[in-house]
Formats: sequence, structure tokens, C-alpha cells
Amino acid sequence: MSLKTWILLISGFAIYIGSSAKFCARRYVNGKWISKGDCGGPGRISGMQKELQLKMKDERKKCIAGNEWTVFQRRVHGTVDFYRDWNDYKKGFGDCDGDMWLGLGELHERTKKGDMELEIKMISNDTGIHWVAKYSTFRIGPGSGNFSLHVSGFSSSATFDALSSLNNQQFSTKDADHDPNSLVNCASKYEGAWWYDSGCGWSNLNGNFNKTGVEGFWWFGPPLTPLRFSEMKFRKRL
Ligand SMILES: [Ca+2]
Repeated sequence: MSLKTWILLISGFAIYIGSSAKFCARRYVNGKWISKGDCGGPGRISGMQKELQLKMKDERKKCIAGNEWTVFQRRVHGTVDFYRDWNDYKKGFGDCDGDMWLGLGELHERTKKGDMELEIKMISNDTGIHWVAKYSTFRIGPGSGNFSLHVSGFSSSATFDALSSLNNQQFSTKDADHDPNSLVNCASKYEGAWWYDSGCGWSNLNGNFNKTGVEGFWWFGPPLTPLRFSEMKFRKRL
């Protein structure tokens, strides 16, 4: 590895030392790059950012913004396939700037102390109305319990609580049916991956982005409402 291309990643920081020993440090915070030092022309920065994004995507670190909100699910463009298997949902996938799922393993590690709160932003596909659903406690259990959902303390001025009824349910994917309905694989039937209950639930935020029925991407508002956007995030409870 030459000095010219040396990039060091330490806790989300990137340090670049060019051929003329110029110093450049960048950090990815809340969806933006923050620079310090002489980061040179746009061409060089573009290349550096691209390499950084690839490295940090692997480590899922670029989705994590210190003590602020950590986004763990986003549907915005519909360009990423969410009808995936258990291993993908465990590891995470997508692009932190766009459609993404952080990963169940990371979710458990970062919420296991039980001191997190949850916020879900949604936009109705039919009306364009924005909804925010808040939960004062949020925790994801360990892999040994199939990453069960633990959520309570709902509040919202506009929409129905379509998640608390799924409290204590295990996560299911099309190849890993952990829902309590012995007759149906809810993840397969509804083309998603979620904490489905015996009736397959009141929300399906990892459902098919391009469908509008129960196999689609929806939240029970009420009624069952197709969405064009969702973003799920958590932070330490204030
Ligand atoms: Ca089942």
C-alpha cells in the first residue's frame, strides 16, 4: 500500500495522506461528510469517498452516528430488494444513504441494555400524509431467541399503534419461519421479513415496495395504508 493511497479508518474517521503529505480527515455524520484539513480537489475526494463507503458499508459503521439517532431501516427509492433470507437480515444490507437494513445482530448489540427509544417516520402512498410513531422503549433480543421485538410506550398524534401488538414476537424471514401461526409462513405470504404475530400482524415495513396490498409495504393507520417511505431509528432514551 503506497503512501499516496493510504486510508486509515478509526471509529468512523478517515485520514488521507497524499503524495505531497497533505492532511485530510473526514467523518460521516448524520448522512454528511465533515472534513478537516486539505482534502484536495473533487476528483481525489470522490475516489476516497468511494473507497470509504465500500469499507464502511462492510462494517455497517457509516449508518451509526455517535449518540444521536441510528437509522436501522429505510425504504425510500424501492431499488433494494427486501425479500431476503435470514442471513441477509442478520447481517444487514443496502446503502446507508438510501434503502437499507442495518442488521439484526447489530440491532441486538446496540439495544440490549434496554435504554433505547424508537421512532418510525412514514409517508402514505395514497395521501402523502406524514406519520411519526414513537415508542419510549425499544430492544431487540439475542439471536438465540431469533431477535425478538420488545417495544412499548407508543405515542403519536396521527396514526395507530401497529407495532406494540407484535411485542415479544420473533423475527421471521421467508426461509426462517418463527411466527406463531403454524399454518402459514407469514414472511412468504406477505413477501417481507418482520416480527409477525399469529395473524401475521398490523404492519409490514419490509414488504414489497412495489405492491399496494397486504403483500406490499404498509402500516395499519387505520386502515391498512400503503407507504412510499419509512424510516426506523433508535437512540438512547433522553
Ligand atoms: Ca408460521
